[in-house]
Amino acid sequence: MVKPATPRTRGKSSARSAAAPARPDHNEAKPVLPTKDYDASKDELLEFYRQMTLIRRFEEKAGQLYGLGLIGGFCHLYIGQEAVAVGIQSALTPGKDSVITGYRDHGHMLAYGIDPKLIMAELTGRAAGISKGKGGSMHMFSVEHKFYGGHGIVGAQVSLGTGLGFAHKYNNDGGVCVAYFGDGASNQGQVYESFNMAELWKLPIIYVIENNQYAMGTSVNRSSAEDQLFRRGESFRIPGLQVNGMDVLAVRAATEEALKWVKSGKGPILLEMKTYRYRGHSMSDPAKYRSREEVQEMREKSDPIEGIRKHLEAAGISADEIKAIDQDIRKIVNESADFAETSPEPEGAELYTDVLVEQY
Ligand SMILES: Cc1ncc(C[n+]2csc(CCOP(=O)(O)OP(=O)(O)O)c2C)c(N)n1
Ligand SMILES: [Mg+2]
Repeated sequence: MVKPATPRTRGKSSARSAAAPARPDHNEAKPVLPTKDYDASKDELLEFYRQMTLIRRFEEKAGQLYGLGLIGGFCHLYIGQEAVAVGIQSALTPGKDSVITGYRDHGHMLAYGIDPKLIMAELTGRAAGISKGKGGSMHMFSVEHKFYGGHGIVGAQVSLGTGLGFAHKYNNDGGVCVAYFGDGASNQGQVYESFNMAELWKLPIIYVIENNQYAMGTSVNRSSAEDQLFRRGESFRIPGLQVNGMDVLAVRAATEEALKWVKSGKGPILLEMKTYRYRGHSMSDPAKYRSREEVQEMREKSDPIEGIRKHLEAAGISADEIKAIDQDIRKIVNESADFAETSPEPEGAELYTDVLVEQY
């Protein structure tokens, strides 16, 4: 007769518990999704509107320059997802907290206060670009701003971000890392190796899944056995919150909660931002895997900029004031495009710089 396997319980009699006592549940107190949105002041509302509009107009312009052949290579636009980067990064301390993301990175850089001229010039491959014109859309970097990319390998930023979280803890600098990744990236193996280490070492990191419903042409429901992505940290005891990523005030409120959790030494936390990208995966995607109606409905019912506009109106901000912001943003974006078209390309010798950190 086959002996039944010993049940793997945490009970006193199990062989496992005799050798190694069960780990105490150090995350007994669970974070909760704030029931109220962030209570923004008038100035903060204006700033949210300003930043989201800047990202939208900047990305539209980038799309135009790409169509004109002024931007080469890949170009992934952030249109539709603006509330995520703006809401989260408004709660961070620039120069102290670190940020890392994938290739859809222009919006995150703008939300972190990086000069639009330097970002646009990077897109057109000019020497004045933030990566000296050698990185392009997917590989922008600014150590000065603690913005660590810009990564083309899906999921790689999660492991690298976990390293940044480790550095914050090791250096005891009080900073927190925010590592953004997509719904598609959340199925990558290295994500879970990183989760394990981050929780074991209680690293100060917020994992943000930007669930824009698609990974290239594959919808999250088709690719993911567990499509409630905020649960993805559960087997590592990393708590998760599911957030309306189309609402900048909900994003900000959830970020405050996440920061509280991480800064009190409880280790990592996961935020699933439910969002949507209006454009194709990249500029070369005709987006045949979804209907026009689906996109239209999102734009009409959930647009993050329209959403904040309603808050501005409720706060008594006049249409003229909003128009003035719009005009100012158009000017900034046009200037960045002029700069990116007219500034010089890198010298040929630049091909041999920034290749290795040290000489071998
Ligand atoms: C390791 C790896 N596998 C595959 C690819 C090709 N690829 C580029 S983007 C992408 C989809 C990722 O989707 P998601 O994580 O949801 O991010 P989104 O583009 O929606 O922002 C894939 C499969 C890659 N760049 N790296
Ligand atoms: Mg996606």
